[in-house]
This record gives sequence, structure tokens and C-alpha cells, in this order.
Amino acid sequence: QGYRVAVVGATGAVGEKMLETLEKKDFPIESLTLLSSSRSAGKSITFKGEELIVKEATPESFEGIQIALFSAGGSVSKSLAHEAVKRGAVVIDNTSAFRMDKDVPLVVPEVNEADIANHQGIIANPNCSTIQMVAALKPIQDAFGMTRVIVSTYQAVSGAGTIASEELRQQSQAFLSGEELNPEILPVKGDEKHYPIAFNALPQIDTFQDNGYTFEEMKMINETKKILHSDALHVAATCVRLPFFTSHAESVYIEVENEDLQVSDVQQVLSQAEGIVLEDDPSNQQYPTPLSAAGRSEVFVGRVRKDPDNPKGFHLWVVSDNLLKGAAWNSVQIAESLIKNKLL
Ligand code: 11C
Repeated sequence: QGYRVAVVGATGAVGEKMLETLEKKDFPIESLTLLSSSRSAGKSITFKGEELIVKEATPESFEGIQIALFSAGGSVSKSLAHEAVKRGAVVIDNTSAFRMDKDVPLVVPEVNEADIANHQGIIANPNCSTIQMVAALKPIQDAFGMTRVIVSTYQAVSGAGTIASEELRQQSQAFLSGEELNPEILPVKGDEKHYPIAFNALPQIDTFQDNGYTFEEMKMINETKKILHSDALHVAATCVRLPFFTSHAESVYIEVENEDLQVSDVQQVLSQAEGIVLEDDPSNQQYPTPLSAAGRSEVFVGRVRKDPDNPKGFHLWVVSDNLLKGAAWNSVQIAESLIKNKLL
């Protein structure tokens, strides 16, 4: 049996990965509708050898759709997700539009799959940097208890869309040719100032909030508490954009409840966790990197260390493909869970 599926934002960086993921997982599809803004409508995309034309997304586009995967920006989700639900679809939304709404489950299937059952038509896919972090932390939280998380990120430009990847490519060539860089997109397209990303590091992802944190940092803080069902967990984040194309890397400091815990205990739990690959062997210089994780669907963890001055403190290095587990792969996993548990 197949399902009537729509992908909204089919021509974007994540949309492209959604289609790749549906194809790779051989997701059961009766019909596939590709939707976008009017700007990208009319483009053709090949799916499983068949050429499909992308149509402009309107409320009527969702007539008869059972599963709608949204990844066309928050404003599109805000204007069309409820229209899709009204017409009987379950929406899996990859934007920040509804993530913190009480009646919208925010789901990483390996972490809180059971929350999907509470959906009222919309399920939110978390921010990419949050997904990989909570996937690595949940097994530790379950096994040992966890009280604090402090994360610093090293994020790929593709998180800011295809135009940001293009800006890095052009600037890198210009830099090496000794030409002017003329930044126009990063750190945030709509913000007042732009800075070069080539051969640089930008400690701003998304816009600044009144408390001095960026929206990306606040997403990591708030979404982590919601997904791990723990308002009491202390979370702080510093999010930084770096000049590579794919995968986010994160230096994560955690405090656990038990001061007798050893590195080998944490490693053992991680090595058995679903969706996690432990790559942690300093004697062989083994650890994950953005390049080694790119194109893979798992979350990779390495560099597990006990804090030298705090017996409850541990440091981890967490890397994952931001467009796969961080976006498309996680969304399709949610769709698979809906089907498996008869929640459509
Ligand atoms: C970035 N994490 O790397 C962002 C992209 O809320 O889904 C994902 C934005 C989101 O810029």
C-alpha cells in the first residue's frame, strides 16, 4: 500500500534531500506532489526515473494528500500547514513555525517517538543542531541522569540554504584570487550587516534576541528541554557558522548525576544506542568530522572525556549531516513512524 505524499519546498536544499531520502528508503508512495513558492514552480524534478513538475503551493494543493512534508520556510508553513490539515493531511513541518506550540509534538524518533501519538495534525521536526545533540544525549540521560548541557557548535553553511553554500563557494574562489569578497547573505540574509564566511568564523546564526542569544541558540535551548521532557535541565548554547558545506559539529559539555561515572560507561551506552555511531579511539586518531559524516544518516560521537576538574562533567564531540538526520531523514523517519503506528 502506498500513500499520497506532498513535499512543500521541493526545490530547496532540504527538499532535495527529502526526495533523495524517500527514494533511498523506498517509502511507500501512491502519488507524489511537488510544491514550492510561485518563484520555483514549473521546474521539473526526476523521482525514481519519473519527471515531475513542481507546482505552486496553494490550499487546494493538499486535497487528497495524506502526508505533507513542509520545508519551504516558516511563513509558508504558517500560511499553509493548517490548510493541509483541514484537508486531511498530517503535516511534518521542518521549520520553526510550530515547534514550541503545546499541541505540536517535536520529535526525534530515537528520542521521543511516543510523542507522535499526541499529534493534532502537525508534527514538528526540530532544528538540525538540536536533533543531533539530543540523539546523542538521550541514551546518557536515560542511563545516568543529566543536569546540565553547554554546547558550542561548528555549523555548515548549507544550514542557511543553497544561497549560503553558493556564497561560500564564490567567496572562497575570490579570496584565493585576491579579489574582494562582497558578502551579501551570511550571517543572516535579512539582517543589516553581512560578513565574509570564506576563511572566517561567524558567531551569529539567525537573528539576535533581546537576551543577547541568537534565535539558533534559543532554539537549541528550548527545543532540547521540550524533546527531553525536562524543564529542569540547564542548557546553554553558542552557535557558530564555519566555512564548510555539510554537517554540523558540536562540542558538548554535560553534567551527569553520578560522579563515579567513567568514560567507558558513557562510551558503552552510546555504542549501543539506536542511530548513534561511536567513533572514539584517540590512540588511532579516530573521531568524526563534518566531511566523514556528510551523506550519512547517523549521528557520530567521539572525543568522550571526563572533565579534569569536575567528576560529574563530560565532554563529547557530536557530528551529523545537517540536511539528513538534521532535516530530511528525521522527517521521513517521523512519516514512517506515523504509518507503523497507524497514526495517520
Ligand atoms: C542553520 N540550524 O544551520 C539552522 C538551519 O530552524 O530549521 C535550520 C533552521 C531551522 O542555519
